Amino acid sequence: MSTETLALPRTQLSEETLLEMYWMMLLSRRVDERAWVLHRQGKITFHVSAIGHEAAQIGAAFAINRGVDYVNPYYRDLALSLAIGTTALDFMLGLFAKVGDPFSGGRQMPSHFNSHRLNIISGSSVVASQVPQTSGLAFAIKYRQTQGMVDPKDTSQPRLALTCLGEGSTSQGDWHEGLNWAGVHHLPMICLVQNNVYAISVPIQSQMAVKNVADRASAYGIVGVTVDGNDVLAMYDVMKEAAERAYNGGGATLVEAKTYRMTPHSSDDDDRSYRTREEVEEWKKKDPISRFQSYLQAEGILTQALIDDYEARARDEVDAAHKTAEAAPSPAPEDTLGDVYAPLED
Ligand SMILES: Cc1ncc(C[n+]2csc(CCOP(=O)(O)OP(=O)(O)O)c2C)c(N)n1
Ligand SMILES: [Mg+2]
Repeated sequence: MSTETLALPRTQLSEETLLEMYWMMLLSRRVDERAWVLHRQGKITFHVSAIGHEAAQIGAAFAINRGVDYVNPYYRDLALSLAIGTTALDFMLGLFAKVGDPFSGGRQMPSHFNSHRLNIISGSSVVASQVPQTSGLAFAIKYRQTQGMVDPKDTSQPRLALTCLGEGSTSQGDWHEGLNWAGVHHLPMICLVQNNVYAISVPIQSQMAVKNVADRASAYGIVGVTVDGNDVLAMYDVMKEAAERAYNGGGATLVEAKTYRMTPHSSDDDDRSYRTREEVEEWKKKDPISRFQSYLQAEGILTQALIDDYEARARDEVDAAHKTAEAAPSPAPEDTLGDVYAPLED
């Protein structure tokens, strides 16, 4: 159990919301762990993990208008995607590449989260390509508002665009182009960089000459904030402030969540070749879920009985998703040539 304390939230959150955040973090972790098991059993071919990133993603998800604001995620955003409204079964169908996979009909690699219904944008595997796309979405939001096409206070409409990427991906030109555009046009956008120290095997010091990714924000004329990405409440606060800035015409924010992936980059690399076990063990002491659990217990919000109950619920949900996805049929070979989302109109 972690002894690290969490920042007290500046924004008052109800007990119900705090427990929902805890539940989403736990569900993501348990789904993720099952994916590793399935990979080691040879039942799936690939997994890219969010273990360690849950606080960064859940703090972010709860600070925006989930399912309405645009979100352009990256492959590590399992917790974010679940919190916005995709399901464990959606994810598992993608892992097994089975009929019913809502993200790509079994065609894409797993973890390319998207949902038209939830305004989650379908991403490419090319890192940072989502950043200029998100500036474009934010530009469209602002354009519609300034043209009087939508009311800027209408919460049934997207009022900001959020994108996520890793710190290594900020070396891509797309990142610069996207943030520059967001700064010039004062756009309702949040760029959340989940800085987990490595880009596969490349450590951050080989990637940039500045200490913090967020230090670069001033070069784009936007606000930059660095936050403890393993503290879900600190994350929530920073993201809430960024969201309010976007909603109220204050422009874009670059949020850098300092975190760590506790697993290798993906199921296909061996992290022993580029980082020490001691380093990994040090970071495990900052496990975002145990930290939040300790906080909630100390506040009297979470009891052992409730923890057990959540664990049982998570296990049931993961078991059911796993079983259904594994039993689902594979797409017919001839379907490869069909369209992904809908048939073309004649
Ligand atoms: C343009 C491009 N170059 C290289 C890759 C291969 N690649 C996939 S993930 C990745 C590492 C990205 O690291 P980071 O941005 O820090 O994100 P993390 O995986 O650590 O969360 C690389 C190099 C890619 N997908 N796209
Ligand atoms: Mg990284």
